[in-house]
Amino acid sequence: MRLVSWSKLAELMRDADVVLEVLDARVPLETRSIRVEGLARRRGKPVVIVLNKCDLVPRRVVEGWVRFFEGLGFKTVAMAARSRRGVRRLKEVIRESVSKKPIIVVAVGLPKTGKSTVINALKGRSSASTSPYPGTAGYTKSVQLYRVDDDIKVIDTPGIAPSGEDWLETLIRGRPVDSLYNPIRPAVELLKRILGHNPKAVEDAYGITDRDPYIILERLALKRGWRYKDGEPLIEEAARTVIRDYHNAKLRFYRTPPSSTPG
Ligand SMILES: Nc1nc2c(ncn2[C@@H]2O[C@H](COP(=O)(O)OP(=O)(O)OP(=O)(O)O)[C@@H](O)[C@H]2O)c(=O)[nH]1
Ligand SMILES: [Mg+2]
Repeated sequence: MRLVSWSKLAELMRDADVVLEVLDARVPLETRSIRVEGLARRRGKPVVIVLNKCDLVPRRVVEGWVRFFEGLGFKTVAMAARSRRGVRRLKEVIRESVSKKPIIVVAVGLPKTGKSTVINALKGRSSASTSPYPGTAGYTKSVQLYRVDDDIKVIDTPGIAPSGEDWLETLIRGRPVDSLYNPIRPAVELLKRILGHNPKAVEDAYGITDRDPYIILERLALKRGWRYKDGEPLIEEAARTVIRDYHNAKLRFYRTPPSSTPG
């Protein structure tokens, strides 16, 4: 799976006027890259945070994340790029960020945060190719410039290598699901995180009421008829399904901002 190198990213940031850091609004801290922000700061380029996939997170939580990132000094825009929500605001913020024309914007972010979908939303039609899972047909393999408006051009980039801020996101975004050497470990951790936040998520997705991640994987394998030759449940396949269903949001999960109080 091709990712963008840090040297390429540094070069793109030198030539761009604005950096769009695209985050998955379900897990903003896990998909944030302090290293990208540092590169942009050293080059004197404004960073606009795009909290994408807001349709998967309650409005109150999104507002909390916007306040969180604005509190850190970033212009922040909530978006649901797939349904083209947030486009007008994002263009406004881009135009406010620099006075020169045309504005060259570079979209960066971990794999599958929705960079290409954001560009398509800005453009108003599907030009950049997209894909649901890391490394599957349609994911971004090379750098490409798109004209979004007369005065705005956006560079799409492949995902950046997750740099280990969160081992689970690093693992499941950094490689195609099919090529994970041991999908069980990340799937078990994912199930723990998901159930810790939303006890109904697994039941809603699969109709399984158990809480133990290993038992969930076994039940899911049996339900789908995935077995080894000796009849034992093929839990590796269930584990890959859990990881895909996290990517495609069939399993409902999101984080709340650190400072937010319940209610
Ligand atoms: N629910 C929801 N899904 C979205 C949204 N934006 C993008 N997606 C989905 O997220 C997946 C990844 O989108 P892409 O645009 O391919 O993401 P990317 O960051 O360009 O991915 P790479 O090029 O592989 O790094 C696709 O299945 C999109 O349809 C959104 O606002 N809401
Ligand atoms: Mg892409």
